[in-house]
Amino acid sequence: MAFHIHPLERKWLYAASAAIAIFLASILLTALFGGIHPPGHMEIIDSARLHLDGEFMEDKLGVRTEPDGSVRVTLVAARYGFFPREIQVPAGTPITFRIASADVLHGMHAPMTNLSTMVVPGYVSTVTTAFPKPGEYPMLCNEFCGMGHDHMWSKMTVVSKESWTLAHPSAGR
Ligand SMILES: [Cu+2]
Repeated sequence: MAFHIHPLERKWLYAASAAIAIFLASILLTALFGGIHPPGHMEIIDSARLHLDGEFMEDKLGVRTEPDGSVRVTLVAARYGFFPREIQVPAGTPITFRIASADVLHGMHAPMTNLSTMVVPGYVSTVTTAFPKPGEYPMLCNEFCGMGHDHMWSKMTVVSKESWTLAHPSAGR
């Protein structure tokens, strides 16, 4: 018995296979040459001891400029907020976010930007991105985490690179 595929179905098979090949190739190419990776969930942390020692202690949270001019933001996600509640970062600068949850599963999403990650208790979520335009962006929790979930957000202000350098003279130039 000859195996028959309708010509139209055959065309769709080719089209679907081509689409899958394009998707896989674009993931591979951006990963190899664009350094685009999904948020890292490789680093383990004891969520119950965040406040006791290490980089997620309360007085170490917030925005820090590295000697090479890049910026690092350390945040704790906890019911119901991201701490600190307000941060200011420069536009057009690579910014690495390191976020840990102190309790349950949270998400962190800044609409209109490509900043979005899950924050899984027990792991450090690391995302590096840059914001092209100055402006005010909310950082929202996008994983339902309890009755106060709707109120779980912080404010991120992206300022122009010039005003950032003025305010932080030691920052990279
Ligand atoms: Cu949450």
